[in-house]
Amino acid sequence: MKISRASVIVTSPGRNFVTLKIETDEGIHGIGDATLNGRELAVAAYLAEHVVPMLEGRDPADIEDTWQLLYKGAYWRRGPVTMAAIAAVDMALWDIKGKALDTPVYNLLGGRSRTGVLCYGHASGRTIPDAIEKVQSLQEKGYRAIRVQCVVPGIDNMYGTPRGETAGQRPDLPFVEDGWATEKYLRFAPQLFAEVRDAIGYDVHLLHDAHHRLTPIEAGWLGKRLEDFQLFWLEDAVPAELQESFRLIRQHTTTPLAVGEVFNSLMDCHQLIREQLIDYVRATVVHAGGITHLRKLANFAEPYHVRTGCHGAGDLSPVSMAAALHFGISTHNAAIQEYGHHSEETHAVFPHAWSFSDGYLHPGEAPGLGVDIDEELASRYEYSRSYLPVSRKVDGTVGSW
Ligand code: CS2
Ligand code: MG
Repeated sequence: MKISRASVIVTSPGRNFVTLKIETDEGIHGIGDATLNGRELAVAAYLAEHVVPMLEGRDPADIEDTWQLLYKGAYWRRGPVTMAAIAAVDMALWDIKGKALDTPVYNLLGGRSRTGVLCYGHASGRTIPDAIEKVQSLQEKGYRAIRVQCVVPGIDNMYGTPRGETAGQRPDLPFVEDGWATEKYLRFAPQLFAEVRDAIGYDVHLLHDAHHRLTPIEAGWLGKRLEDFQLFWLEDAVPAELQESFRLIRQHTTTPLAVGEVFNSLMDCHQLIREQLIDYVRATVVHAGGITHLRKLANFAEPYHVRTGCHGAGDLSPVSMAAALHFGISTHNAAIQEYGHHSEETHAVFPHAWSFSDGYLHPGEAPGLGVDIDEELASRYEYSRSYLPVSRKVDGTVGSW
C-alpha cells in the first residue's frame, strides 16, 4: 500500500478546525486533527507546504519511521506547530492501519485496559449558585467528574466562564482583552468549593483550572486551602516552562496537580514526571505528536505514578477525541479525558463512532479511529481568523489568559 495523496481541509462549523486527510492507492484513507487554536493556518501551511510532499509514495504502515522522519527530518524540532502537524499525520496513519486490518485502533495498542474512559464535563457559573446548578445538571446527565469554574466578583470576564456584558472586541485589536486580579480570585476560589461541596457532597469528582495565572507560592497557598474539598486536580496553577517551579507548590499542598495541555513533547515534562511534581499530565494527541508520542509519554510516566488526563476542550476536533479515546481505553495509566462541547454542525462535519454514557466515553468498534470528515459539508463553513483572548491585570500588565 502506498500514500497516493494527502490534503489539508480547513473548516469552521462554529469554530476553526484543520484536518489532514491521507489517501492510499488501495482506496483506504485516514484522517488526523491538526487544529492549533488561534494559529490554525500556521499548521495548515506547515502540512501543505512542507509535510505533504514528503508523504506521497510512502508506505502508510510505517508509522514509527514516518514519525521519526518528520521529527528529525525537520531539523527544527518540537514546538506546537511542528508537533500538531506530526500529530495529524500520526493519527491518519493509525486510522489507515486499523482500517486495513479491519480493527479499532485500540486493539493495535494492546486492547482494552478498561470498559470506558472516565470523562469530565464543564460547569461554568456566573455566580456560585449558578455553578452549583450547572454541576447538578451534569450529574443528572450521568457525569462522575465535573470541572467547576465561576465568575469572580469584580473580575468581569475570565477563562471558563460565560462572557459578561463588558466583554467585547476593542476596534483597534483583533482579539478580546480580559481583566484579572489574583487577590480576588484567591479569596474566592476556596469559598466556591466550600459551597459546591456543601451542596453536592463528595460522590462526584471536582476539578478546577487556574489557567496558568498564579505564581508557585500563590498556587501553594490556594492548594492548601482546597485540600478539604478533595479536588480530583488543580490544573495549570502555574505555567510549567520552568518545571522545577512545581517543587514549591508540592512543598505546600497535597491537592493533586495537573498540567500540560500546552505541552508538545515529553521533553516539556520529563522533570515534572521524574520528580513526581505533578499527578496528571494533560498533553493531548493533537498537540503532542499524536498517538505514537503520547503513548511513549504515558509509558515514561507510569513508573512515577503520574497518570494522563488529556486535554479535550471544544477547540480540539472530534477527530482528536476519537484518537484520544483509543489511547484512553488502552493505556494503563490514562486516568480521565476532558469532554468539551462541540456544536451540532461540528458533529455533522465529523461523523464519529465514539459516544458518551453514564459518565464514560467509548471509542466505538469501527475499524481505525471511527471518525471521518464530510468534505462537502466542511466546504460550506469558511475559515475566519480568530484569536484567543489576552488577559491583563488591573494595572494593565499582560498576564496568562
Ligand atoms: C482549557 C482550554 O479545557 C481546558 O482545560 O484550558 O479550554 C483552553 O483554554 C483552550 O483549549 C485553549 O485553546
Ligand atoms: Mg486547561
